[in-house]
Amino acid sequence: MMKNIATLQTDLMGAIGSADTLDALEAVRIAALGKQGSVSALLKTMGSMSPEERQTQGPIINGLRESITSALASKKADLETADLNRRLASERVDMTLPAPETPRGTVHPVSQVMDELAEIFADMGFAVAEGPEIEDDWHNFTALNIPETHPARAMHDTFYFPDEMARDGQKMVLRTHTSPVQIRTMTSQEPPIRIIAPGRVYRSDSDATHTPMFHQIEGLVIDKGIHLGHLKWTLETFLKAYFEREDVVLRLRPSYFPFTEPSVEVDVGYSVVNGKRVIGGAEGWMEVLGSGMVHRKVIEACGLDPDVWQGFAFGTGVDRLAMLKYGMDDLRAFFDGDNRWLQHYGFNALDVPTLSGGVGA
Ligand code: 2U9
Repeated sequence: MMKNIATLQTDLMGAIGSADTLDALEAVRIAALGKQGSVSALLKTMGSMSPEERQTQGPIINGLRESITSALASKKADLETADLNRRLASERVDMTLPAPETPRGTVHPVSQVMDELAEIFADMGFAVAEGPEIEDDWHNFTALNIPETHPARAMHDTFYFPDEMARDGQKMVLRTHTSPVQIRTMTSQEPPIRIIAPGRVYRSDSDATHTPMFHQIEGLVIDKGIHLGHLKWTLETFLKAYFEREDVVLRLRPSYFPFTEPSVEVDVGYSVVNGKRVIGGAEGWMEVLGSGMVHRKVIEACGLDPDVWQGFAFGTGVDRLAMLKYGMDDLRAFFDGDNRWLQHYGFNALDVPTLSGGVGA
């Protein structure tokens, strides 16, 4: 028995030493420590040994298992290092080579759609506004008429920062919408205001149609004598330009948001062409925007007199707008960074959206 174990140890150490690929090493591991392995078979014999025999054989067999396990691990590390060094030596990029004739990079659909939206709204007199992605509780919720106990706070699946990160007694959050950008604009600029706020927002939600980070665009108009008619015209003009069709039909449904009163959800009509839904016509309806007249309390929270200043606001998902126009069906692929997806859905860096050339050029 002793002789057998010593021979087995020598044989296995030899096999480990001469394994020159990770696959070969794995085969040795299975032959020794796998279910049917030689070392495993020895370990199994311990069950039927007498207590005295086990006392002498046990440490020898366990010692064998330990030495084989550690020899396998160190050989595996050696082979992996050698493999990495081989790849580092062979996978070089010669930066002095001339660039490929056609650029290989593409513009991500989210960037393309953001550019299209900025172009369309600039033509209607809207400026682009930006703000921090790490916000305080007041700008993200309270100023928008979402008090502490409001169910909308729970509905937003907010990512909160730890209490130690509080600033001026305010809990910090990853913004759950781009609305705090409009609050910052209203508290720092005199009306009239016409802005769009595109950007990243964060919610703790993840499935086929939700990612923890996604992109929103919101719009805000503050002026004197603003009413729902201005809102409807603006959205209709925007949607016709974005989908590049004149037959875009809107349907406004009453809804509820804490920051707008009245609130309306906006559906656009679609038709079915070759089994696929395309925007235009009115065979069915798809929800694309939320909107409404800015709530008096929100105007007041920003230090303005709601009897003098009125406004409308709207919001929608940029990723969803991209999917509707360019026909992608899985939101998660947007953020995988897979070059094959980008080669298929990305845009030529030299085709910049313009109103004269078509925004989706
Ligand atoms: C201020 C006042 C009002 C922005 C608005 C919506 C309606 C809305 C969602 C659509 C889908 C976001 O991407 S989504 O989940 N948004 O429905 N957003 S009104 O209202 C504001 C914003 C700022 C100062």
